[in-house]
Amino acid sequence: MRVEAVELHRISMPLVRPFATSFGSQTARDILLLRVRTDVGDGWGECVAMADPVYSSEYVEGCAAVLRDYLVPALLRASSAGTDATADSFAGVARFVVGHRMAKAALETALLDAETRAAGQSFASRLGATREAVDCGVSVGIAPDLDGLLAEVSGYVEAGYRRIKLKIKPGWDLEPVARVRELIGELPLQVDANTAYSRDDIDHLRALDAFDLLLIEQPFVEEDIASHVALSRAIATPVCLDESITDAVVAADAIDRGATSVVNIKAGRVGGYLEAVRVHDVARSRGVPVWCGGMLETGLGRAANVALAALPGFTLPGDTSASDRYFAEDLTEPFVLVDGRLPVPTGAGSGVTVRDDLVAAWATRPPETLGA
Ligand code: OSB
Ligand code: MG
Repeated sequence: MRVEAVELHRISMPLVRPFATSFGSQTARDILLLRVRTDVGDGWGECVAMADPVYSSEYVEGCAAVLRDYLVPALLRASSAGTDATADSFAGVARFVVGHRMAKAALETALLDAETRAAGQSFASRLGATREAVDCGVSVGIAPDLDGLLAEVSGYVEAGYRRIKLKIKPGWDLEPVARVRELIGELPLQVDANTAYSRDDIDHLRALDAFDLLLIEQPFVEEDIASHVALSRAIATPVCLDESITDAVVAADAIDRGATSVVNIKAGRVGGYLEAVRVHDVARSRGVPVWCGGMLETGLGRAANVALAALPGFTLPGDTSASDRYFAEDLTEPFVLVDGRLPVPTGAGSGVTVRDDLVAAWATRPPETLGA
């Protein structure tokens, strides 16, 4: 496969309701999309970075810059020098840029889409999926008040979600969790702190053991593996890392040190879907369950996440919610919940079609074309 050009598209999509976390509140998704133009056809990739560097160090404008100035030129050079520009060979090109995993993941995904589409193969089959549908959970933001939270959660329970995840932070934890547990009965429940706590909060967090949670996600800052080990020893609720897990080596180490007994896998956070499969593999070989995280993706990113979540080690419901949990209108054909599950796309490539009319209508700046 030869890459002829790469297009950078920027769009904004309003969320159906604000999504508040310990790192701030989002009311819209500012998204970078990539289209690769190759000799065997086009491929699309979605960059999952947030508008601001608040979840991780990456942010959408920084991703656009590193793609424009480093990753895309390196790919175009390698391709014109005769390197077969596949997702696999992109690892060799990307290695010379340190970090910037979300930017790399977006480009790798576009290459993966182009090559699998051309080969008539689905993402699911390329990644090694073994299921035709995946169990879905929903991630619930910090609400303005408890009544608002309970109303939102009730709507998701009615929609059929198989697991509820509550965002927590100091001052918004034990009471909302207690009230939601009371509301939903035995339905699986978990919490996500997005690094809002410190090691001094271990005694406080232990009180969460009363609510029979599936897990507590990323209570401490991403580099602080030691405090996660200390918490894991102190509480019965399983500890799950999100932000900390940046590749398969880190995942294996965090598991082996007892910092995490469940892993949230996000392809963008680990540099792409191929590395995400390797994280799945190291966890599975250690008997550690994984689940697919989310970054408020459009249908494009969601299609790839649902394919990933269909791998055998993904034994817990993911943050792979239906399109209408995020957007009034999706960028692709919408994902619709069926009995608390989403069907895994079976068509070639991502299996979904990006609507060019919407990319144009929702554009926040003119597209840029690199190469050609
Ligand atoms: O920590 O899992 C997270 C969204 C944006 C950034 C980080 C996170 C999230 C979510 C939402 O929890 C997951 C989703 O529904 O896409
Ligand atoms: Mg998280």
